[in-house]
Amino acid sequence: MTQASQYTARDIQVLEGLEAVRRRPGMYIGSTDERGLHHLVYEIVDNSIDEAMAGYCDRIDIAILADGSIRVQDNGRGIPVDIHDKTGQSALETVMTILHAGGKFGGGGYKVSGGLHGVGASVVNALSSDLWVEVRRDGKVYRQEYARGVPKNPIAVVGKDKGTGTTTWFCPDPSVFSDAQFDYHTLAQRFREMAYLTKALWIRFVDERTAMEQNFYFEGGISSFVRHLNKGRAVLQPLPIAMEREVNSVSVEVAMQYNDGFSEATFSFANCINTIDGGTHLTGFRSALTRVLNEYARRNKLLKDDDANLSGEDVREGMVAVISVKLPEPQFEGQTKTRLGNSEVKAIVESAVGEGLNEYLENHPQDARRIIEKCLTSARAREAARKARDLVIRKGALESSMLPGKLADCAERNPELCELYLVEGDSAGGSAKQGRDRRFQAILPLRGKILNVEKARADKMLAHEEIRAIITVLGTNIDQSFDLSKLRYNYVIIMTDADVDGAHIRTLLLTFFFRHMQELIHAGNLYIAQPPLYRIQNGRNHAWVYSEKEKDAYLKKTESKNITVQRYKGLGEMNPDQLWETTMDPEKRTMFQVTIDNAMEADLVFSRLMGDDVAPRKAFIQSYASQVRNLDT
Ligand code: 0RA
Repeated sequence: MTQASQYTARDIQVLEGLEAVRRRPGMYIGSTDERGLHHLVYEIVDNSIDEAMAGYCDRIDIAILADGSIRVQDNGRGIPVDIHDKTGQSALETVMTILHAGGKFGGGGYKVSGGLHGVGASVVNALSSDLWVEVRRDGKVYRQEYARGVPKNPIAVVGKDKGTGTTTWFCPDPSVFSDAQFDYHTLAQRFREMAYLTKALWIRFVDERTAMEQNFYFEGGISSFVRHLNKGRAVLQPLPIAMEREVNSVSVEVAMQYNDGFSEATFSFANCINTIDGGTHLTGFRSALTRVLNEYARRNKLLKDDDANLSGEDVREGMVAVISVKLPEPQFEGQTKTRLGNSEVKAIVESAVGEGLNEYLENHPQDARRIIEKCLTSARAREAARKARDLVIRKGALESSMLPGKLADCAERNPELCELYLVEGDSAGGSAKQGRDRRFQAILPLRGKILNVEKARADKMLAHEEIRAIITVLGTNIDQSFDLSKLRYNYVIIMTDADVDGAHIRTLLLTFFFRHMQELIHAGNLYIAQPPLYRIQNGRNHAWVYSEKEKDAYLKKTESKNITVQRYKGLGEMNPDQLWETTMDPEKRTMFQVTIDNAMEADLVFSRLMGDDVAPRKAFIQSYASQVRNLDT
């Protein structure tokens, strides 16, 4: 083949590849909404993380520039730029223009980029209106520019530089991404996670649009991660228990620490990818944990001969753990590819954790005793809770044949068409009962504060009348017994006052749903009603407004002097007709659907907000107010 025909064949391949990506972007990056957009950044950053995991890079600088474009710079070895004999192209150009070419270079080592996303830089290139790469290598700076993935020029030397590394700049194509606004917090969250998982990597993130900047660097790696997750909680050991092993090219890192709470928070990663559906590494960890703690407890007579073994649930109560494995060829399974499938990993993690944890317990007898005692308390409490629950269930108290008297049910029997309003307070409940459309809207008034389930086990929770009423009315039961098909209402709507107390009750309800009926949230059945903040009377007309911003806008555009603005604090201040008109009429109302974008962050938010430490809760509410709000939207 001649040089010329090679070029042609290759050019055709490039154009076909780019065209495929541009025609069906969703096939490569999942979607072209906000999620897909952010995916572009991860794709580029993942390549730098790979270079860091390989031990050649310890700094990554990421910037959202003033015009909304992205620049990622690392101090790795630099993408190779030498011309390949066979293709006549540089490695750089190949990586940037050929689909799935990335993996061929720098084989071996652990890779993030081969995992969940793993579509490579060429896909980002194809979906960018403009992109350039600069490589610092061999004392020179090389550069190549592209438009919609097509090179604008051959690779060129544009300067001198003693350092090494790669810089990529890109501008997402506005014809692909209708809303190309990057969200600082979404990206920062991910970079923080990456920095925890790659010890001693420095990640700097700046947003030139707002001058925000964060630097992530964690000497302690995942131990720092666990401390972060336990911040504001009373912990049982001063420092997380940490272990690190490498067997057959599989690296295992685990950090764990108990707190005095009831929920478990274990996060597992494979090659820096959050395996939210767990997998073999998680299974190995769990089985080692249960085995080692039971063996230790027996050996030291903390468990008597005729005591039953501690269960998995007993040993995980109040535990925060992060498991991070890195392996050359991770297999990701499941619909969302977020479960690690490599079978050999289970035994490797099990023996690494077995050894590491045993060693820790032997060397820290005081900590060991405290942990075992905590597990024993959990076991006893769990037994008591089980009995309480059995009793409640036997009495049929959670079955819908025992609907509470204060429920004003709807006439409709088809759950698809039914709505349930959970309403704060009897007076608002009364207005809602009168104002509703009783054909399909049911009202359950809730009296006083809802129990904080973050601080109560099942027995106490099931003894709480309001919680029991909610469970009965929904018909689904809770926890392992939860059954979505039994849900009696398609819309479950939390309706509380627009004040601090209302916000508190709403958070308590969300905590309950998050911890005990999470499937209901995932299924999209949980909503938050939006009552208006003001009623504006303008002569004979009136308007309802739902935010300060809306009020200001209304007043600005209305010149009339005959205006009165009335602030509504409570639902009870509205008469039944007004409540219907503003908040309950499906034709006119606005509601927020509750979603959980990030289970890890949500877990943290709930354990921080609802845990026992009051001071951090206050600080947390102040500094994370916007994220708390995100949970509701
Ligand atoms: C393969 C080989 C070598 C470097 C890289 C890949 C590399 C890729 C990226 C992508 C972003 N940053 C990167 N840094 C490095 C170097 C091989 C060698 O020098 O021997």
